[in-house]
Amino acid sequence: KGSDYKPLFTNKTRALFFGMQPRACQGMLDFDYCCKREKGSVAGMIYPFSGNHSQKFYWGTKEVLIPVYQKMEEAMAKNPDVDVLINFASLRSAYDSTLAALQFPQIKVIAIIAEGIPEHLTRLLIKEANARGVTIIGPATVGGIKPGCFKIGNTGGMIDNIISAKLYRPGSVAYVSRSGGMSNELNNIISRNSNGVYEGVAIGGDRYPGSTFMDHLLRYQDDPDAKVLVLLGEVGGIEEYAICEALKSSRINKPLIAWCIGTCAKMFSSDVQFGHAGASAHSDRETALAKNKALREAGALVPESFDTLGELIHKTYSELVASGVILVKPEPAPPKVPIDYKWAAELGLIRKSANFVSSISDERGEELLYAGMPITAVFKENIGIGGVISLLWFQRRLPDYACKFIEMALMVTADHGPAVSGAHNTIVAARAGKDLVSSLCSGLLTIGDRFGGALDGAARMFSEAYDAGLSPRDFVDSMRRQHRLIMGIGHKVKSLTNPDMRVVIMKEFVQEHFPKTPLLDYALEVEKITTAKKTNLILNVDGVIAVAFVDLLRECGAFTMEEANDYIQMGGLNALFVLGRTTGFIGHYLDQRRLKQGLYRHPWDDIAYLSRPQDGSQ
Ligand code: Q5B
Repeated sequence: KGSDYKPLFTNKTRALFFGMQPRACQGMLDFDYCCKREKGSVAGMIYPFSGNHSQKFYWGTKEVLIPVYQKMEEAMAKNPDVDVLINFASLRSAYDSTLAALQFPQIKVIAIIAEGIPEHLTRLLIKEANARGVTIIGPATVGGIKPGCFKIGNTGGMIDNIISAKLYRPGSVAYVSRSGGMSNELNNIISRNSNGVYEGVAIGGDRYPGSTFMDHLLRYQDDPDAKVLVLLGEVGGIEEYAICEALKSSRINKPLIAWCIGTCAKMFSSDVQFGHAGASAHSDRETALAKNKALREAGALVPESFDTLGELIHKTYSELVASGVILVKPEPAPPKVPIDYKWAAELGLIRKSANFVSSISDERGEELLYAGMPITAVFKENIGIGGVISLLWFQRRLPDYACKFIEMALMVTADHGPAVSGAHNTIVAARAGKDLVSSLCSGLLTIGDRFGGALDGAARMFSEAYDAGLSPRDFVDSMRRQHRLIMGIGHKVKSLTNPDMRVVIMKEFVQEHFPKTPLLDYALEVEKITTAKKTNLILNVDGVIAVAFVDLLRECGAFTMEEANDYIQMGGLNALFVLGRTTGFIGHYLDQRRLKQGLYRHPWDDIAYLSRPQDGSQ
């Protein structure tokens, strides 16, 4: 038999996935890379819910594309070298997809991962698979692993586990278990007590597994490279008695170390259903104790308890080495497999200087933080939009009057009718059919030194003049000599006789609540001089907010003088107008949409066409 033996898996085995399982796919490719396979074992994924496309994975440090097929027929036809299907379908679709895969003669092994497939359907699949000579591993399994060759899906765990259990190269011990979790434990125990795992299969916890303990033990018996067999059975079922017969008839004559878990069931007064669907004794013969006894009597090497399983493996392995059955090969250097950046960072193995620095908010933890303040506290303390702005713009809590001032600034700048530059642009864009964001941006782009965006200029000009000790008169004169307009002074329609109530509201609040208002006082003196020249040269809404904000930065106690001056130079005060007026621009956009206004065209009679005639006449 040994010479006809055909292994289920080699280092050329290629598989298709049924289902989208990028983690498992990457795990298999990492294992393959570790095993120094020439080619990755995943040929592609079948995913009926998307069109054909490719997904990116790592092969070592390089990136490769793995195809995703919508149709199973196409996946099979394009990958004639594939003979394994790893079926990640849910319990609802695992039957249909397995049955479909069984129709392709190229498929020799199907691993079914899903748990909870109805037993009568599993039995139909087993019948069909047997008729076609296909090995089914599962259902309800993690799969199996053949070190140095192939691993099914998530078997063996993460790559660090694969390396620590030396699963990247073959050993001499072949095991079969029911449980995927326990197979990981076996990988560990075997690697510590021998030259490692030759092959391991978890047949799954269902009452009717697609392939049985016996199927795999007989394969191992016939495989000349499997020198020690390990069986990890469990309470429930009677298959272990068939293995006893195989031992007695010498069909299995390699050393077989066996243990059935669940011996603690005797401590319970009633029948115990362990984790797996099949793990319950329906008669005395199905108990772990009875099966361990029978296995021992049939010639299996059965430890006293699970705790001494490793010692027994070590003893058996050492004897086979001593008798020359196992030739110990030189241990290759453990492979170096690149680990994902995220994982390495989690383990604290690497560090990297960040490309981005951010100090205002943090969304990574349990709660969103605004400058360190949890969002729940933002609401609990009712800090309002002024408080939120103080956190996100200045990274600190500002006094209540300062937050109120910010909110008032947003309110008074929210809109000033449809005639102003920004609203006009928004309206024209909306009527040209542009969307909200485009129309809003069109309006926002008009904000600058002339319209609405004079806050930064005003803050700088007034504070520099004040700090330089210029009298209001000297300041106005010096600006005039330089032919410069004073930012924050002047309005198209508002004047001394038609006062801007927005300015009045802001001025009165600031004078009442701010601890000191030196720059506002200075600006009001400047206004007296400019309005004496022309009544519309008032301290306008930009101007009053700007100078008051400088007073706030310098006098509220939350900033050093250096920080306050930095904010003035940084050019962020226009933000108040931008944010405030965004409210109005959005209103104008919605208004135009609501009123179903059509494309705007400016009337000819409102444009003075001054183009020069080419003949030079006027
Ligand atoms: N003169 C605002 O100009 C306006 C002077 C000045 C010294 C000045 C003008 C200006 C600075 C920028 C500023 C924000 C263009 C304004 C806003 C938001 C808004 C808008 C809304 C809203 C008005 C007449 C004479 C000339 C000038 C002199 C003018 N401004 N001198 N400093 N700042 N200000 N922008 O009326 O000797 O005759 O040649 O640029 O603060 O945008 O509602 O509409 O909420 O939407 O066209 O409130 O002041 O004045 O250019 O005819 O000048 O005064 O040199 O002197 P006007 P002009 P002269 S708030």
